[in-house]
Amino acid sequence: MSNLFQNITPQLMKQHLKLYLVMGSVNCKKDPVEVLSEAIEGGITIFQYREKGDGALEGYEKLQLGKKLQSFCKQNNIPFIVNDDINLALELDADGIHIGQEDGNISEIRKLVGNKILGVSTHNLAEAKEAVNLGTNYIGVGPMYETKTKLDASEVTGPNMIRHLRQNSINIPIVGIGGINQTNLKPVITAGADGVAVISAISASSQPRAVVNKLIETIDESFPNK
Ligand code: 3NM
Repeated sequence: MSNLFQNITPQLMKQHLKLYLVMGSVNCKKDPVEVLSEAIEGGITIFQYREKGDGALEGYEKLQLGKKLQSFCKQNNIPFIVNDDINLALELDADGIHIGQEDGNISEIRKLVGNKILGVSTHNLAEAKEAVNLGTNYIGVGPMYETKTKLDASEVTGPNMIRHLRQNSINIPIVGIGGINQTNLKPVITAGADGVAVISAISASSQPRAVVNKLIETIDESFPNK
């Protein structure tokens, strides 16, 4: 049982959101275990197992891949978050769960997952306020840009949504998501995000380590106090 990320402080959460790799087998060009291990070597700071979409693994296979990915995260002190699937998160004793607006009642999910990390996808101020009031550990805000990865993504909010949330006293850890790559991440950080979450920029690359290195370099250059 890992207690490392239970009752995480906002400060530590913010540090871990710096570069958030979200990924499942369908997003990967090569073996997902290889993609994750390269991405960890490159410097990702948190990982979400999101096994979704056409051809996604289910049942035992989904569990087995989750276990493998989780063990790489554990060895490297990277929080391992499960997307949507609360039963899987509990079975694996994951470090946390990430849910969307349509994935159920946030307070009930908090009761089920106890002190694990709870992240929620939000798209506007009302959703962000609700997430804060219900004690989530971080919010994802998106989509920042057009994305081909999530077919049912909402309308693009752009980095300005993050600025809007910060101006309205949303102080909890925020990660931007949707269509983010090395060329467009700076406005997401300067708008007030603590980091960026990416799927395809890393997982669809044949050189995940090199991509992650560049993303980290660009994030470091983008922080306003740098
Ligand atoms: N959530 P890529 S956008 C999983 O807006 C997800 O909440 C989004 O994939 C949201 O980095 C998105 O390949 C897909 O664009 C992100």
